[in-house]
Amino acid sequence: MRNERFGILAAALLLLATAPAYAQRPRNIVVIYTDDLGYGDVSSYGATALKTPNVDRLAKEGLRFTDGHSPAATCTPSRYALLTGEYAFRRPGTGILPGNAALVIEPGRTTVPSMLQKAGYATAVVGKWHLGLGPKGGPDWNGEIRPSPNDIGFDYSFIMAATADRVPTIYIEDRHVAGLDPSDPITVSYGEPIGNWPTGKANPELLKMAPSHGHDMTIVNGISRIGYMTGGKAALWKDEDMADVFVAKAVAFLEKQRDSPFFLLFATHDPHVPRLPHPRFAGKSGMGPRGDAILQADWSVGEILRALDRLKLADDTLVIFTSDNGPVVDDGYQDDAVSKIGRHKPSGPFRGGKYSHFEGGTRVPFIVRWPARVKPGVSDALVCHVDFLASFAALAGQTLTENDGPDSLDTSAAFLGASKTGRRELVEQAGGEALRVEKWKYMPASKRPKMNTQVNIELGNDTVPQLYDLAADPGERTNLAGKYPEKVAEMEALLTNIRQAGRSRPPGN
Ligand code: NG6
Ligand code: CA
Repeated sequence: MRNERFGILAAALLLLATAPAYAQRPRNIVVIYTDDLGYGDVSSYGATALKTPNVDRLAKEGLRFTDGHSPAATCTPSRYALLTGEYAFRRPGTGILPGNAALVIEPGRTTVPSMLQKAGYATAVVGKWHLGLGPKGGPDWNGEIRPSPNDIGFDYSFIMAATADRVPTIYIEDRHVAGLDPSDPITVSYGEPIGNWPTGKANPELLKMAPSHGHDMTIVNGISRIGYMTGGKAALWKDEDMADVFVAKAVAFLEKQRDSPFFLLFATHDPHVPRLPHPRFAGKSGMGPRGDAILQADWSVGEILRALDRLKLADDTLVIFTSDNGPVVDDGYQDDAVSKIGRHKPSGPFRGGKYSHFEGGTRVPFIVRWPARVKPGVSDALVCHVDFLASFAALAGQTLTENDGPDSLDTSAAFLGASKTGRRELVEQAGGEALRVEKWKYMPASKRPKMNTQVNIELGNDTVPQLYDLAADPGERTNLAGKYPEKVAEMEALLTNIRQAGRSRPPGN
């Protein structure tokens, strides 16, 4: 009896001794990841032309970051860095991918979901992928798609391959095209035209929304896309139903997992082009399809939050709401986004947007809600998605090896509001690399174009170095490089060092 009691006491003590890491661990983690949503696109970040009540609810119940960043100003490199904890500029081939690209993350490497799998979480990705699929040469659309998200740490995946403006316009569930009729195989080409489906170029009269630049290849559902495809008729998506489909798959996963821990990456396609929200959102924002798609994204957020409430999981679920890169108004379709923008400022107070080195490229909405642990409020800490790997590992009690997540820092204290500072330095990728060090922003001299005239966005490139004091000048108007040459030299040296070292996570961090 005595021994038995002692045993229980010893076990309890042991549990206490090992508890800290696990006691802090969130029961579940959900990342809600929108596409091309800008800092100024939601009302909790200052938008007044439209209302986003569900995102605003997260902001009210959570910690709203004012200096939160995506790792890059476009999708593929941002997503690569989020999942691997490695800056994408280190990996050639991680620029915006065509819809038939091979998977750019090697199976076996540590990713956010593979690390969380080890920690006992069931993991899922639902929504936009855009990191390639299959081996070199691309996936077999008509057979087994391998490697897929399921080979880099996700137990379940329901995705679109790339973007809705790229073929193939089908969903993939785990390793197969969902709803494919084997007698009608899919062929995809990003080179020569294939098949005999109409194209936007040859048959503009068939379009329900015309392109403004590019996007004039195969027509599916009245929209001409990037790339050619034929076949797979039974599997084709209907753009107007996409948000409903993703929400339904995500909620089904949450329901299935109600009794055990999970990680969900819920990647909406809104408000990326082509913007074809469900008719119930059409015309509701007064800003045309771009505004309506933002309302639809907000509705999707609400559905996830309501599911967590219904399942009584909200209190101990860490929810992060954010975007993969900054905003763009005309990204290739004539959808009234420009004519109906009015006074709305998608990048908020920041200069530039998607594709840009100015802050509008990567400074995005970034909200952390975890009722059990995080006090609601506002944080000015410099935080970035590249740190999810090391930070979630710290929260989940997992250790990274030396080679894992070479640029991922444990900024969990900032995410939880326990610290006012996150990172000191951050590389912001947009074609080239810019560097943040605290309030300073440095952009090396560049011969790249100053302007992307198609999308009407200033890219931030200049033939002379640029240095901005973001505390005094968040809109990056006054170049201080001439005034502080020693600061420029110091930041250039640091950027060179980060590039050459192949990593920026100090050993043991
Ligand atoms: C660009 C497309 C743009 C968008 C972007 C990727 C053209 C002319 N423009 O090349 O429409 O698809 O790629 O966006 O084709 S992202 O958010 O996935 O990075
Ligand atoms: Ca994007």
